[in-house]
Amino acid sequence: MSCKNVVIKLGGSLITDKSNPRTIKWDALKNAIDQIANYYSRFGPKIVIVHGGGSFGHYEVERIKKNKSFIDKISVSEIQESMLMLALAVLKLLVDSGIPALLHPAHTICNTNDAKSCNYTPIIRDLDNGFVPVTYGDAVFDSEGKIISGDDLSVEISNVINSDCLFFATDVEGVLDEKGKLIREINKNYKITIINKAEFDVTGGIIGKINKAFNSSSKNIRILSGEKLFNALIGENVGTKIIK
Ligand code: IP8
Repeated sequence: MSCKNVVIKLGGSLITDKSNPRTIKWDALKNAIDQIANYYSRFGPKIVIVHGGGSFGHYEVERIKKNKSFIDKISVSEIQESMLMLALAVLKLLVDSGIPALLHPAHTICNTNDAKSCNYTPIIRDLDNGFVPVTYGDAVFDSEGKIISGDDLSVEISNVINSDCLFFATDVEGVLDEKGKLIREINKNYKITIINKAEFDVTGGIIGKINKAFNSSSKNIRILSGEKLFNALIGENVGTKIIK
């Protein structure tokens, strides 16, 4: 079944070069957005886009944690600034590809790093008005600086808008086993011995993503390559399907 109401998480590993601070993988980002734009213009689904931190947010957090025992106020500003830079790049490509995207930095809608604390009303309003809302993993201030994960936001938004599809787009085919082979389906009983681990990821990496994905009410949940987004949107069986 093709997706009518979908949350797409563009992972930090897909859209940024994690080995170089503040570096965007423009070709991969553009490729993912072109596929979304193609599907959007042909089928007019409701889409919410969430993106990760990669060599912007995660890099900043790692850098700060080397020097400080907690994320203080100036560090919150630094992380938010880096994420906004990345978000503006994502937004620009979306708009240039004809998608009416509107940005909602998570720190403006979330009071804590618990994605359940966020006010999704502006996102729902945009969706109802025919826009494509965009948000992202971010730093929030709650007594001290905390990181809200784009994966948590994606799962929560999928539940709030009752999406039929929830896709986590990454730089690999999906979840890979210890031999590097694609695992086609994962259910709660699956003992996960995986190969693809993020170099630095302050919000849980691939195992965290899988465990979080189980909390979405979406029927079609996949961890997949950013190159296969269009295939997934039209209902093809690509990447790793998360079965609840
Ligand atoms: O990459 C975290 O979002 P994620 C964003 O979706 C920051 O886990 C600021 C590190």
